[in-house]
Amino acid sequence: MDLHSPPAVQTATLRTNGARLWQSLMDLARIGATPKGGVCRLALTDLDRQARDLFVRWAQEAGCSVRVDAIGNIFAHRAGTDDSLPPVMTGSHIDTQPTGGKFDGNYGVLAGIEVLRTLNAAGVRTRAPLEVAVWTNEEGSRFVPVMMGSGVFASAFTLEHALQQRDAQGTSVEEALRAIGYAGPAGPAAHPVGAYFEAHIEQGPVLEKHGRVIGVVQAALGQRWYDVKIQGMEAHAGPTPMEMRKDALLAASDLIAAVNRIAVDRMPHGRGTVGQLEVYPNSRNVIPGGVKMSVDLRAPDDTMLSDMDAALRGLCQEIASGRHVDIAVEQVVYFAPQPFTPRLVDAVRRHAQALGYSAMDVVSGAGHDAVYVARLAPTAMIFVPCADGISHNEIEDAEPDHLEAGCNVLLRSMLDVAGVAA
Ligand code: HGY
Ligand code: MN
Ligand code: MN
Repeated sequence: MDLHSPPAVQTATLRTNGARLWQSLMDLARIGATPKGGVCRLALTDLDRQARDLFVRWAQEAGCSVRVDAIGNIFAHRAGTDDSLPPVMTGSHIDTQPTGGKFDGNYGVLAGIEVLRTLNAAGVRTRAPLEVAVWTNEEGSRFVPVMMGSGVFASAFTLEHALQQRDAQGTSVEEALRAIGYAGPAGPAAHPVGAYFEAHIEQGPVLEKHGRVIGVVQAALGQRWYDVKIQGMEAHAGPTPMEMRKDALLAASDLIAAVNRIAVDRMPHGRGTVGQLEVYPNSRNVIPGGVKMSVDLRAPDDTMLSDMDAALRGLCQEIASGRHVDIAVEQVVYFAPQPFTPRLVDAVRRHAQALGYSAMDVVSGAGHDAVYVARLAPTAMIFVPCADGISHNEIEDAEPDHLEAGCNVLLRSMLDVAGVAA
């Protein structure tokens, strides 16, 4: 490295090590590996603990100090020459969906570690400190709300609200955090952040369809999640005439079709999904008396998301009266569409071009921790393609070169803001 040129020039040729990044991804993916090549590592399980412990070890080996906050977020801190400056942060999550993949979230965390390893190997110090964050329960699969750790960090909801949430077996977040030893000391949720960059696979088909390597993420869709309870009446499947039934599952089938219609009527960006369905008593010759189901609505602008909410509630009333059941709708997640910070988004685009990577502007259909961190600090995201746009599926896959490209854009973007010490 030419020590006579200004620091920024010295690092202009710095590149991350894609093979080392790939190996770390494969090593982490062994924790919770599934037979189909995916990862099932639900939030705050012992597998999550094992993955957290591995991250902490890698962070310490990279010379970081490590802090855990009261909701279990982990912050690996690489000191800057002026450690009083707010850190330039990156990170993502290492909890997965039940049928998750090796890259969703894990890539963003390990790309952050790779940035630190690259700077260490080159002997480069930054003026501002750098941090790599592991956010608790981004997926919202075992515990709701989604993006729980970053949501507490950004005061989107309180620590108390998060800690008291329970999974389907009745275990609370607080109990699960303690069980895995990641309940950090109580204290202020957030700490100052100079800027936040999150690298993530796109989890959709756009980059691959257009043959681009880097997604310059403009914004993320807003989301509303609901728990819906449908109360009919259990009765005998034989003697009960069709016109006398209060069939909760029949009502649910109307609602599933209605959720789809609400989104289809708002294509191309409107989204509506029913992912969870529980039937009571779930016996083949009993007319279902109860159904619990989830509803996930998403839209690129808040007015559309509000319209979808109103449409859902109106259709629930219609279905309830038509099917002679009661339908209770509880909203459990809401965040508005989140634009990212133009000057950081431009930096991502500029570095992608300077590094010779094809790039295009995209909107994220998925929620990410960056959505909440953007409430506190300038924030941008860097997307790379995933195979056939598939994610939240054990076959999720990505190209090592693409992952390395995203990591190089992350390195350059973080150095821009953190500054290279002379
Ligand atoms: O649901 C989402 O958008 C993210 O995967 N948590
Ligand atoms: Mn994710
Ligand atoms: Mn996900």
